[in-house]
Amino acid sequence: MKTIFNANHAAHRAEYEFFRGEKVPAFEKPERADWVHAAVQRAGLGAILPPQAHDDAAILAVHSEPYVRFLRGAHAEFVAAGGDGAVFPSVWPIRGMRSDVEPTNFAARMGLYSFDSGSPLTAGTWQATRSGADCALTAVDLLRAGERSAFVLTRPPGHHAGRDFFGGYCFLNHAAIAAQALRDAGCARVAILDVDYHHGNGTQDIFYDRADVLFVSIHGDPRSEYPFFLGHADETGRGAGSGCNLNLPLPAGTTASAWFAALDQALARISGFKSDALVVSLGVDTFEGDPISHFKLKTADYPRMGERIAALGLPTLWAMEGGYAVAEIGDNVVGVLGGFAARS
Ligand code: FKS
Ligand code: ZN
Repeated sequence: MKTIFNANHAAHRAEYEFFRGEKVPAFEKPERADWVHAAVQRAGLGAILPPQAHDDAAILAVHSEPYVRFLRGAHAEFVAAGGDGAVFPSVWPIRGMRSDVEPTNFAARMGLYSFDSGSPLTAGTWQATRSGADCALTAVDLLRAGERSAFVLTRPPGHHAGRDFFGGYCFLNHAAIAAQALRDAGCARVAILDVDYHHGNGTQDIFYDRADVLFVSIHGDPRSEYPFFLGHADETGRGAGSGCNLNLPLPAGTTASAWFAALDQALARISGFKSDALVVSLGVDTFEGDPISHFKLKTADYPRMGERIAALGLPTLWAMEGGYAVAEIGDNVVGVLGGFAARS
């Protein structure tokens, strides 16, 4: 399996984030991608390639133009107004307020286009996530050329970013960009499987009304786990997309047997959808040692995850999402990809 590596990932580098009211060292840090890169090399998974440049059209197919315009210029605007370092939102249009009028005030626009204060926006955030989109689109090109799978190794992650908002460390939704690009390349139906510990609210947001893209997610129950306000089992899609969204929330403390039972349910739904391709949002924060999550998967479980997903027999694009437990994230990611490659 080929890996498309975003060498610009470290342009996005935040010193700290806010966690339970405290300033703490950022969990989503550049070393994460380097650990996975080292593990891919160590395991000999396959060639590691740079992305090819793609224009903005594929990004604008899933994100709104005003959002993309804001994101691209946000940090420079902050600096021009005298700011330095990372910028955080501080005010949001809650229920009953207007989000249809774009304010001129910078802090107000930060809030309009975000849903939490946990996602520091830094000088290099746009460059890093924009290169991540190029990686995702390069992986789509590889599948179009006949590869059975490709791995998008990038950060910041993407699955919390919606059509017009960032949050949860995510700015552009690389998995959604890839899924839409596969549709535009002629796949009639595309399935997205999100195995990150956290619900992929951004991906769900983007495809919720759509019958051509199935979104299936296994995640910590949002009653207690981030992102809290989406990811419940009764969210099944809307309008034409009714029945094309499947959430499988699981309680904190979930171990491998229950997690893999949910995976079987997820795979049965995907198989019934008869898609032409699969995009996997691959987070390994389901690991028992993860510092911010509460599932109990062990390193030995990850190859089995890849093997089961391979049984679908679909061309598969893997997009890197979360996973924070030091160097184990490399072994766990490569475990999944190696398990998949061995069976396909
Ligand atoms: C620290 C508390 C938790 C947000 C957690 C975000 C999880 C992100 C992720 C992704 F894949 F996007 F990286 N805050 N402030 O793992 O889902
Ligand atoms: Zn996560």
